[in-house]
Amino acid sequence: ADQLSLLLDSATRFPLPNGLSFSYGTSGFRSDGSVLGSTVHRAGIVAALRSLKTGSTVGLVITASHNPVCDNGVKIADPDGSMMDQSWEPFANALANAPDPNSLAQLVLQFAKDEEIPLGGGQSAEVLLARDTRPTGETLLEAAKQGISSIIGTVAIDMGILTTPELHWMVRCWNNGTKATESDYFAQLSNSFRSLMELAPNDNLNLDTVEKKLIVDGANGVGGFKLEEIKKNITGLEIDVRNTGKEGEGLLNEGCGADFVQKEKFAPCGFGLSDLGIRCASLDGDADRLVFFRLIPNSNNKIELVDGDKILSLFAIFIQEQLRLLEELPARLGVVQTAYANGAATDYIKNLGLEVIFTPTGVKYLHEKALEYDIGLYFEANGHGTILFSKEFLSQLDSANRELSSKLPGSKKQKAASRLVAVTQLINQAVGDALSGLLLVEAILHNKGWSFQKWCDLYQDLPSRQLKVKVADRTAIVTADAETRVVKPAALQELIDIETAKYTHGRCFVRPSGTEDVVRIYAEAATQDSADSLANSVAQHVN
Ligand code: NG1
Ligand code: ZN
Repeated sequence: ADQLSLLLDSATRFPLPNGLSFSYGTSGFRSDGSVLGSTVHRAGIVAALRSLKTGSTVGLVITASHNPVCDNGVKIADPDGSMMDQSWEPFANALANAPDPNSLAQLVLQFAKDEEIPLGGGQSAEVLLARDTRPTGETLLEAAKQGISSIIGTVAIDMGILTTPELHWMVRCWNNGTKATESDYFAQLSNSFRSLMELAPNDNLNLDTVEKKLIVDGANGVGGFKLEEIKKNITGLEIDVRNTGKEGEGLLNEGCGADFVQKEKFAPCGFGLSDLGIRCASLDGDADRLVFFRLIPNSNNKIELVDGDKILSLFAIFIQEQLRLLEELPARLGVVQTAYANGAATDYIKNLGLEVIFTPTGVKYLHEKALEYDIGLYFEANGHGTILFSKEFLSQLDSANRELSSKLPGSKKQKAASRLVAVTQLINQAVGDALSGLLLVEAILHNKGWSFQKWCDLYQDLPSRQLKVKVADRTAIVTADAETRVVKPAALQELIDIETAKYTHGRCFVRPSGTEDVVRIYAEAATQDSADSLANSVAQHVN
């Protein structure tokens, strides 16, 4: 069949549901899983075109991350493993909302013409597919496959049930020349973890403060059972995985997971009194977010939270230390945060002498900014983040490491170089990855001989409060300066300023969510009561 009739045929099988519209937000398309057939089919077409355009492998993941089990979603990964370039989002949106097969086909043909994408089979294209554990995932995967194969010359390769970061990592590997699979991912994580653990200064090895046990909340999603596989190949750390999604353990993201733990500051289900004193971690449903916590005694399951900001701080300290030990390896370090970063965290990182930059919410913005540095560290407070190393830095580090290993084996410098090499292999440079981040945190605590308490005590979070308000039209609010100021409606910012000025260490901002139909309010102040009251009073003005 020719390209046009193939598209028409395929599109006829996935009609747009009546009265719905879809938008490619900060994390792709999201909605109730039952209405996403046409959207995922069309995202398959976008992915196929993206692969043709770039001449590289791209990825497509079916997941709704930390959202409820009935939701689902789809996002596309670019050849380097990052989120699809924003310049393609308008086309993705137009295609998702095309009313009928004819207009859909016309959009595709016109876009291909404008972008000079070779249609008709002269060139081949490849899309790697994965999904999380949601029940609607299987049908949606089939829709994606049909969308992909409606573009002549493209193949869909189903990599199975994976965490989002696993798929992004694989796409990156495939374009770097290795057709990596999940077992390669597991091997890379466990090998680099082992190397980093073995590089700990000897006098750290028997310290009591190095607590060996970690309990992990898998959010009843895909991350828990992947971690159970990884833990078979690592030593020096005892991992107990809960909320793995097995029969009887509960529903995906319900009362558990990184989003719940970070927002509610409450232990996830399956955790209780018997876990007092033990270091715990929580993943989200597709394992791209990570937070740590510990239960507070006599508090009805309240927790002490170690969020993305504190993970970021730990990573920054460790990398800065190794660079200092290495002496002559100049590297420009940049730390990227959003307005949701706790003010105490930002102060702490600035006090380390590091450059801190702010971007709007959404990992694609942070990732893009972090790419501008030799070493770019980024984290959202909610636990999504990673470390990026520039090609030039990686090759300099590699030569330094080789030279030191032959000339000064066992020296402080050589060990610092090897530690950095292990970090570059352990951290997922495609996207924030809870599993790789978790192992890096553990290896760093071990190297530093730090207890969980010592990590908590780096700085004290300022009390904060997040609220969300449903409004008629959230796009009526327009922000500037990395979302810290409202520019429209103009009067709103004045009101926020007046309220904020009433509080010591007061900080407050308001922004429309990119993933939900709400406006979010964030407030920070010297006490919890004042943070609460600041957030509440600003919420009144938003309504
Ligand atoms: P929105 O809904 O735009 O606030 C949320 C998170 C983001 C990011 C995206 C993608 C908060 C306040 N916002 O975005 O940080 O993770 O979801 O999942 O946590
Ligand atoms: Zn997620």
